[in-house]
Amino acid sequence: MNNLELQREFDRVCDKIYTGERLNFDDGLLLFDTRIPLTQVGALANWAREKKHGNVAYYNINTHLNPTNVCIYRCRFCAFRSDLRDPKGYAVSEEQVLARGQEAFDNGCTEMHIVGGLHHQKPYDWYRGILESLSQQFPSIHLKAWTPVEIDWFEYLTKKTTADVLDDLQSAGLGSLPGGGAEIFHSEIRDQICEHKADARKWLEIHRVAHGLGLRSNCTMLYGHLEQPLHRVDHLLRLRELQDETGGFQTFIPLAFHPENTNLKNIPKPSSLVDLRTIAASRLLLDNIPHIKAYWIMLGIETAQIALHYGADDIDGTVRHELIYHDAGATTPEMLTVERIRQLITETGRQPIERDTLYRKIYRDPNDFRSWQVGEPVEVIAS
Ligand code: V47
Repeated sequence: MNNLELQREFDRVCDKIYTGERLNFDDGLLLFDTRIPLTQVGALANWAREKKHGNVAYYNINTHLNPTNVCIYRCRFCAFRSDLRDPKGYAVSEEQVLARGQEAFDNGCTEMHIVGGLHHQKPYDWYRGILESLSQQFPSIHLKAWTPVEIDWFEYLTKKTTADVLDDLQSAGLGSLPGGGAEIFHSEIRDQICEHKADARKWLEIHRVAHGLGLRSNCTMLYGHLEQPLHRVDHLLRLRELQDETGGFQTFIPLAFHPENTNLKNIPKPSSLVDLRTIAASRLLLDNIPHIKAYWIMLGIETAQIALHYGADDIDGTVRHELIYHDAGATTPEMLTVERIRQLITETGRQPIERDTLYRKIYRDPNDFRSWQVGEPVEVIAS
């Protein structure tokens, strides 16, 4: 296709977006074609984003807990994992878990994001106990915990079904599932980067079951390593298909590969242009997923700000204790204050709105930061 034909094809994609027609696989490939200027794809995604969310941008007040870095798997993109006997390996004690909960409470966190390794020697009850201790001591903090990779491991440890494991974790305090572990679904790539862990079918099935039990979840895609645009589009369309079926995904988070200290360290980190194009293409292809998150820890603050005009409507949270990206060379701060995150959003011309994990508005008591009311769900206009 010459440049004129390509531009005509892009005009056709624009018409589809303006008239609410769904994009197909080839349209997705076109969005990733660098001969279409990034600013054009970005402007189209911004149109779609503003149609859904107007001028607002969401954030939350959150913290992370990675209970162990010891992991039976050796995913090639991961700098966080440790062998069992490596001095770097750790597993938290109950006291440490409760201290993390107290710190979160003292700082007004509405959410704790809990993911980690699959420890060779920790039984299922150790993982369950983390949720139970936190939910008993700090019932106001939403526990967004364990990806399908961990749930799959719990099924193996307990010999229970997905539904039984999720049901049991819900009774221990599980509030929702984070989006991790999705990486790239296509087996051509997945087999090269994380061949042993839960495959695409299993990842999607666990989210399907979770949604059936009334749990909401997020979804991700790890890009900028061995994959090609066709693998990204395939990944996004598989998420869209499940969302048509269940409606349970809240947010999609594209995750830029960080190479430092990984088995793929020779691959350069994707540029901001790739990051922004991926965010924009995701907004346009995932017409049925309400939110697109520009995770500032991973993108860097400036790119995350720009992303709020390239399709993203959420910037994640204030964050504390993030390890997965910082172990892989992220140079972003370890956390942001509430004032700073609001200022970063305001600088972009967007209106900052605090939300909880389930995208309900949060109203804080101006005299006591730790006291808040959960309000109505945020407004999202369907495409
Ligand atoms: O599953 C691991 C990715 C994920 C690297 O649900 C890496 O709100 C880049 O899923 N370079 C975990 N990526 C993070 C995650 C997440 C983050 C923020 C918000 C939410 C949410 C979920 O991080 C892993 C993997 O895909 N990852 N190592 C790396 N070197």
